[in-house]
Amino acid sequence: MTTPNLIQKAAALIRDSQNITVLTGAGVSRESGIPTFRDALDGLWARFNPQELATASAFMANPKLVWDFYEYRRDIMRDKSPNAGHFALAELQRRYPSLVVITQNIDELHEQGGSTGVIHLHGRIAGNKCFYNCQGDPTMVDVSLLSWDKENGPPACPHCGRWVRPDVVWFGEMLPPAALNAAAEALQVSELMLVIGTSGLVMPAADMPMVIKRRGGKAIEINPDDTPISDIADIKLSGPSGEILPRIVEALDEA
Ligand code: BJW
Repeated sequence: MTTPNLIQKAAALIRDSQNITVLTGAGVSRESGIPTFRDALDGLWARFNPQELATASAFMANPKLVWDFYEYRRDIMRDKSPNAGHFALAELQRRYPSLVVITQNIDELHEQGGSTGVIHLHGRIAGNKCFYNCQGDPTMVDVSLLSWDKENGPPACPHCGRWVRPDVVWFGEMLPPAALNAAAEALQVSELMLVIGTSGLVMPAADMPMVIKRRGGKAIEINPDDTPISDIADIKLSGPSGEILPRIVEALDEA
C-alpha cells in the first residue's frame, strides 16, 4: 500500500534532483492492455515460454514460429494507447527537461504519450531487419513494400533473399550501441532513477539502478510486486504505475 506520505517523499526526491533517469519495463504498458513479457500468454501461445522464443537460435530453428509469435504480439499492440502512467512521465519530462527515459519496451507508447528522446534498449517491434544485416547493421526492411505468403512465416530480405526478423534485441544479442551509449551518458550524471514496471531480471538494464546507487544516487521503484531492485530502492511505491505516477505529479503541484 502506497501512502500519501511515501508519495510526498518521492515527490521531494524528484524536486531535489537536477538529473533524473527513468528506467521502464513492460509493467508500464500493462494498463494499456499489453501483457508483460513474463505474463502468461493466451490461446495458442499459452504452451510457449517467451524466453525460449526470444532468441536467435529459436528463430533459426523455426523462423515461422518466432515470426508468428511477433505477429501475434504486434496484433495485440496495434490498437493500444498510452495510459495515465505514460502521460504522467511525459508531464514530468516537461517539468524536468533533462529527464531521460530509458525503456526496455518494444512498443512506442512512451513517444505516443508525449515523452521525447526515449532510449530504446531492446529495439522496436514495429521495425524489421535482415536477420544477417546483409547491408550493414541494422539493415532495416520495410515489409509493407513486400508481398509474400504469410502462411510461410517471415518474408525474404529484398537484398539477400534470407530471413527478415523483427528489430528487437533477443537474449544473447548485443544491445544497439547508440542506445547503450546514450543510456551510459544519462546514468553518469543522474542523481535519481525511477525504476518502473520491470522485473529487474534482464541485463544490462537490471544493473542500471545499481550504477546510480554506486555513484551515491537514489532509486525509487514503482511496481505492484517486489523485485531484486526493491532491496536497493530508497523508496518503494507498491502499485500500478498508471495510478502512482499521476499521484506523484499531483504531489509536485501541491508543494
Ligand atoms: C507493473 C504493473 C503495473 C505489472 N505497473 N508495474 C549477466 C549475468 C547473467 C546473464 C547475463 C548477463 N549479461 C547478459 C546476460 C544474458 C541476458 C540476461 O540478462 N539474462 C537473464 C535472464 C539472466 N541478457 C542479454 O542477453 C542481453 N544482451 C547482452 O547483455 O549482450 C551482451 C551479452 C550477451 C550474452 C552474455 C553476456 C553478455 C540482451 C537482453 C535482451 C532482452 N530482450 C527481451 C525481448 C525483447 C523482444 C520481445 O519483447 O520479445 O526484452 S527479454 C524481455 O525481458 C524483454 C523485456 O524488455 C525484458 C525485461 O522484461 P520486463 O520489462 O522487466 O518485463 P517482465 O514481464 O519481466 O516484468 C514486468 C514487471 O512489471 C513485473 O515486475 C510486474 O510486477 C510489473 N508490473 N503490472 C507497474 N500496472
